[in-house]
Amino acid sequence: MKFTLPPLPYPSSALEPVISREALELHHDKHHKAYVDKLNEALDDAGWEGDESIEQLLRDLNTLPKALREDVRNFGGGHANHELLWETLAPGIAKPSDGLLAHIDRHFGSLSGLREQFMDEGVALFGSGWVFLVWDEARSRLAVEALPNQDSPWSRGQVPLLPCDVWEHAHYLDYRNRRADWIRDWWHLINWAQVERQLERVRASDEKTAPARTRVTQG
Ligand code: MN3
Repeated sequence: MKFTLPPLPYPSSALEPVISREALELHHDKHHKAYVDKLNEALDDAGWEGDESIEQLLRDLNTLPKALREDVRNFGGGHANHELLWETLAPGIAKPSDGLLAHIDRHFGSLSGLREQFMDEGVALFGSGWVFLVWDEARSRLAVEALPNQDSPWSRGQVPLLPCDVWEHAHYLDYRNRRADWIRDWWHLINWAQVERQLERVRASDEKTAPARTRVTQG
């Protein structure tokens, strides 16, 4: 299966001034594209003929041939993480719905509690990586996880819902080395409606596949 670079769901100037047109085009057209190209190249080289989605490949990372595993981890992770990043950004300041807020309050105390976790994890992460809001299947709960490089929550039994890119390439043009300022302003671009759609999808499939599991009932 050939993976393709998805177009941005908004004009490349739509996220200014937090993300300048130049920074967004570079990030999407060059960085994200490089992950897609290298992923396809690795799959070609390995003679891989499966038609798995990128999420399936990442979830089953440890069962892939050893020669392919590291490339799918890095380039496949890079593709999936960026695809979700673009989807969960939107111009203008949005707020979570009351339903989503109820989930957030239950797991993080409040919306600002969640924001603080993103900030703390993002600032503390050494080197390049991501901070994610995830749905943790095993614990049936929302969680914030910092992962290095292009590692994906899918490979850890978690469903990524909201990613914050803390690689320098995400903020260097607009924020130089000020990672904390980048995370602070990224927060105002979150497309909460998209985050909520992802969460509802996960919870719906959870209900179907694991009816006996202890689960969150509120909200
Ligand atoms: Mn990036």
